[in-house]
Amino acid sequence: MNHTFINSDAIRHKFSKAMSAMYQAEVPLYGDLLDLVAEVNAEVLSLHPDIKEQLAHTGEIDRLSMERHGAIRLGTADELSMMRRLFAVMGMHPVGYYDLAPAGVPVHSTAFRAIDAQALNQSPFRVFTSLLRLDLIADEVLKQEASSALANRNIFTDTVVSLIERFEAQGGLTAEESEQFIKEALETFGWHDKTPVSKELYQRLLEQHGLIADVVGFKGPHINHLTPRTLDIDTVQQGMQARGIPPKAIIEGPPKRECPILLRQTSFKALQEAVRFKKPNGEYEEGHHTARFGEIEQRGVALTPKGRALYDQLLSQARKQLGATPNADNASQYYQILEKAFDAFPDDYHTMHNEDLAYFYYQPADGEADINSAMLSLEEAVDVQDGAAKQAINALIEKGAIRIEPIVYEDFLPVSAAGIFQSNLQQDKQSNYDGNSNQHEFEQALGASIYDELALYKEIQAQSLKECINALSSCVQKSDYV
Ligand code: OOG
Ligand code: NI
Repeated sequence: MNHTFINSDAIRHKFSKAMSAMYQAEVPLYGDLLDLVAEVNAEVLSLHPDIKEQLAHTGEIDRLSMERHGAIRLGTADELSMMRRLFAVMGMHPVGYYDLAPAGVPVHSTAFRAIDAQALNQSPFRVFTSLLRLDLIADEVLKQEASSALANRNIFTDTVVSLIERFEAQGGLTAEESEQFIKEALETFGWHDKTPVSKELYQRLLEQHGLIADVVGFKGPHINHLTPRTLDIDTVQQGMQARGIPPKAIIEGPPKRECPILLRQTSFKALQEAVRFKKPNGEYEEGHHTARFGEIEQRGVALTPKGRALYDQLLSQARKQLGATPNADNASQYYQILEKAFDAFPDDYHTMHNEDLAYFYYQPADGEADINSAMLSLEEAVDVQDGAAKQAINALIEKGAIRIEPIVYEDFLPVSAAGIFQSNLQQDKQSNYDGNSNQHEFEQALGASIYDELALYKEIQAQSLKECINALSSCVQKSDYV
């Protein structure tokens, strides 16, 4: 290992800052949204010392202001696999598979992000990355035109590709190389107002699906939104209206709760932007395109498979009861139904922990604890499995020797993602594709397998228990000598 290499976490952090600066310059409304979120977060932290303390315990307090995700849409398997290699330079790996075809969006997706808790706290930057599914287009002629337009584009600069290769060969990048990498990688995500396709082809692509036009019609996968993390999404949603940032009608995800779960999201509508379409004679003609928007999100505790099944069940129950896609006209009715449905989801961390609904960090509590008797149950916890171990852990929690803190959800939700996609497409066609979900095909295009997000949370929880038990036993051993 060469000590002159720059750590991938540091490259990711710098890249994420550079991306945010670029997007603020390109979409000024995003800058306004950042100001609003910073104000609301500061207010929440000053009014709720308990939330501040919790975020300090989980290590999230320092990352809050740098917390954001972005999204891109790719056209081909080659683009996706090079994108995987590009993100790997920044310690970002594909986590989770999302099939959006059943919701009428012809893509499947993953999220590139850091995977261990420490790296996530250093820079939680992630990118929701979708691959267009041309196989879902029935019109053979259009499909052919789309494929050849995609085959003609190269979304990466030659320099970034050679830096990626150098990273892979050397196992890292030097300071100078990593600066160059950030600059060159950023090029891929920038906006191009001159399109490589004719207005006529663009129109036909648009009629097929807004997303197809957005991918096939452009030189590269412009970042289509960046999303800061807020501690109070309801207040930001109200504040958006007041500041002339038009929000979408519905906050996606679970309802407002005491103990937030998973992820709640809302966005402001995509802007209509001027673009120039290439004419056969090489000149350009005026037109416009709608793609780029801003989004905010509030993150809560990651759920276990059992908790996630309950979430999915309650959400779909609420949507069925509403009998329509949630929209501006039925918003308050939808929230009422949703809140009622989620009465069935316990809203305190200890119950969620006892019922195995969510993942938690185990930490030695700061308070006075009866360490010696706690130690007796601790020995049990180390020796026994499952049920009994859980009992011992719970005894330690009750005695005040161990505290639990929520492990934050780092991923996305397919129903919410579909809602975000739909709200930004020009046409309101609510369709669905019945092509099968195919994680295997996605992984083949990616050139790697996807991490299972649930396994990652489980591992973080298990690791924290191990460290907690070690810390407590060393405490007990020390106290033996006093
Ligand atoms: C991605 C939409 C999904 C999210 O946060 O769920 C998304 C896109 O529009 O490309 O960003
Ligand atoms: Ni998003």
